[in-house]
Amino acid sequence: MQRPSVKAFFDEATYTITYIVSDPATSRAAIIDPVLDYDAASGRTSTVSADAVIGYLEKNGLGVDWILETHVHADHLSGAPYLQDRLGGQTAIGARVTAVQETFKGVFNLADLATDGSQFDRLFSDGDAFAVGDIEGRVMGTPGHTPACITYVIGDTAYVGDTLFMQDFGTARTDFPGGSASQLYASIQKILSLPDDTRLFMCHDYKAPGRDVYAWETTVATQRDENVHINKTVSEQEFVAMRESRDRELGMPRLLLPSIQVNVRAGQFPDPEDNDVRYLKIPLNAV
Ligand SMILES: N[C@@H](CCC(=O)N[C@@H](CS)C(=O)NCC(=O)O)C(=O)O
Ligand SMILES: [Fe+2]
Repeated sequence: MQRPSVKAFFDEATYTITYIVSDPATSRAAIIDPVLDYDAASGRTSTVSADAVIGYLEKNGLGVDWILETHVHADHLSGAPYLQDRLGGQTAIGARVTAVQETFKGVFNLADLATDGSQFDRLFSDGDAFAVGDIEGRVMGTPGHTPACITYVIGDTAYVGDTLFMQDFGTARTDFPGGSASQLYASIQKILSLPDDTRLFMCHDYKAPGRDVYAWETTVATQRDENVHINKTVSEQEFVAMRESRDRELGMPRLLLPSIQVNVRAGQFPDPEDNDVRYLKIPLNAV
């Protein structure tokens, strides 16, 4: 099995992990789930997190083939456009992003939003193949958290997005539009059918009761044996009941409203108004 190098960047403001996955033989890389820093109080963005990714690529002489999103994130703005401007590479996301665009075009009344996924260079469906240098990549459709969620399997590694979290925390919420606890259950079974020693990389970590350091790497075998939500003693019915009741208790992600309206445009901001300023919208009493 081909073994890519994996470098993780943890963003403590949104608990997001961005990865650089690279092929040591060719020095080609993919960036997965890059973050654009955003201060909600001031409406200011900054590129500290994205610049750290660029610094690592430069220091290690890595060229970028892909800038990959596991899903339309609801908790941080994507750094993909900034990184693509500076580094090249193709942006990609799951093909069912079109369903997410349809939903939020309505919520935010975005008359100019194309809902065909054309903001991304490549739309991936379940089973699609790609490559990072000479290392083979494969896409698994893993809906549940959102309808468009995908997992990227690259060599002996998999980037599972918001499906599984670390085994001591559990699984992702399923209460966003088009989310489904039973679909998430099926998607997680797909991930757990990968070889036992597959290295699994999480999209977020919120620590867990009794753990005071952040963590994001685990394996299929560990998840299958130890995940507190979905180990082999939990039936699908039990999982769905647990997930749905837990989802009812969760508050909205802090950056949900800014994140969604930027990320459905592949991370591009809305066009400037006639004073040259770009604005985001806050729908009142609608979400
Ligand atoms: N406190 C975080 C929560 C973000 C959140 O809801 N994360 C989603 C993934 S986008 C999730 O599945 N969380 C699971 C949980 O909080 O139990 C924030 O405000 O950003
Ligand atoms: Fe998410």
